[in-house]
Amino acid sequence: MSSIKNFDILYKPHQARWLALWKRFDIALEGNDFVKKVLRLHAFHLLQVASTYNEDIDAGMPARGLHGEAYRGHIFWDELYVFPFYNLHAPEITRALLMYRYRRLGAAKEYAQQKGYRGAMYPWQSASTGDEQTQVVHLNPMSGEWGPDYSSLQRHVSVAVAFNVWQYFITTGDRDFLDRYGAEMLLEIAHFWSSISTYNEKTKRYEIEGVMGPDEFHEKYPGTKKGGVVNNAYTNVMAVWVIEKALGIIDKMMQEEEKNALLLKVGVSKEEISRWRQITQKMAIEMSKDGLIYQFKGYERLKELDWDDYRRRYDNIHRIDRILKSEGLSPDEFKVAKQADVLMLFYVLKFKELKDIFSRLGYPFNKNIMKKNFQYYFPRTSHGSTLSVVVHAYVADLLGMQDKSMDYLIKALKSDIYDTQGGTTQEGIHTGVMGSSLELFWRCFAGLSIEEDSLSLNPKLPEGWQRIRFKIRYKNIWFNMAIRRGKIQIVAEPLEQLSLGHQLEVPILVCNKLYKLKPKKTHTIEYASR
Ligand code: IFM
Repeated sequence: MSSIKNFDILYKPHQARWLALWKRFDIALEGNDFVKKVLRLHAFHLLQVASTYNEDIDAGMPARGLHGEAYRGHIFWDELYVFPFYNLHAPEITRALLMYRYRRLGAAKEYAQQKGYRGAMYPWQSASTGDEQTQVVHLNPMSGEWGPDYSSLQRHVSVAVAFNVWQYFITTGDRDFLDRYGAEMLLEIAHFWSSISTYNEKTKRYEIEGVMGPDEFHEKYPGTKKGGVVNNAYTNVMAVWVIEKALGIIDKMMQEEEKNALLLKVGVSKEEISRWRQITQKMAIEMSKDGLIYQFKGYERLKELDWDDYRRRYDNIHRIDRILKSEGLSPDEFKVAKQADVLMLFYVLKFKELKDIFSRLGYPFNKNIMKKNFQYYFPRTSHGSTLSVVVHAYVADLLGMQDKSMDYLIKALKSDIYDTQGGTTQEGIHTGVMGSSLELFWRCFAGLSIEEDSLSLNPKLPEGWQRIRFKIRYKNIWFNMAIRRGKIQIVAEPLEQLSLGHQLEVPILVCNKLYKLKPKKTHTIEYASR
């Protein structure tokens, strides 16, 4: 082995590579040093895990980074919170991470079969082989007792894989990926959701049973041994979303021959497709007459918890599940949530998408319903997962509760630097909260929205913030943005058009008004803040 002559031989290229990454990923914020520093730290940690320099490796995005041994490096649905960061700056990284999932599509199909389903069902915890890695028993450190662990029933991980494929596609326009891998994954996952859905003759609705939603406190019905609940709202709505996307691909994006070849490959018949169409019209959502979306069937019959009493008796009630179990009770009996569950719908899907799905299914949906559900679930959530705080920060912002949103964003930013869960950061960073806090920067403050055919901004800077600056990439166009109160400067640099020597105009919506940008020119746009 040859020795290295001096430090610079290693340091100089290392420095050059980091500089290249920062040129793409960096953000600037004038007016709040804490937020700026922590967001940049989050970007740094994520880039240590996956960057343009390791995209040839067959690896997924571990929930706790490469920083510690928590979850033994396993890959969960947390990718959903992290991928937007890569999509917007170096989508080749997301593509590589999605390929980790594509290479395990066979294992996901086998897993579905083992459990009596069709299509592809990804495991809740995934590692090298792609089969289920979730533990089946769990230690409660408060009581020292081991109990059954049902978390592998979080079938919504397959929703996350499909959602990530679609988000990657609409952000990049990478049709090659969709044609070669993405469409197949989406169809296989849609097939799984169809096969796990059963038709209830009594209610005339499709139902999904035996699953857990994102709220890991509700593992089963009180007093029963069988794991899972019926009609978890997040799972059912997202299952419909996946099936609709799969139908959209075969109905609108493919020629007859291509479509038939794909259907043959995934083993989906014409009858199956018509079942998919039925499901998108008849999936059940458990909802009260006045718009409360029940987390699952029977949720309304659970008991209320005396939160004040538990707050008085315990310093920290984030893990109220463990406290209850140590007292001989079970979180299954109560209206308590570890993390956003119904509210996840508002984080993941846009208002219009939700409204369309609900109305096709014959349920009401509007902003008041969103507010009602936020107000109901917020005080019943213990935030036992760092993923909960980012979701609540986003939904509060969406519903016009900026102070609450900022409180929760700050909580999210503190999670790892202050190890707010008391010891978990030592076992690895939380990539989900890191990715999502960065996404919140673009979504809440720049009001960035990525649509299938447009990019839009609707900025709103918090009190005291003077300016934010960042660069994002949407369908092969780089947008350099500097946003002040009432004024935005944008430079668009289309990669392909410039290389072809074209000088086309680049469309962008700012506060719902269409602007056409000349490539490489600085445009100043005035806007009225939301
Ligand atoms: O995926 C998460 C889950 O939502 C909450 N518990 C920890 C997992 C890994 O981060």
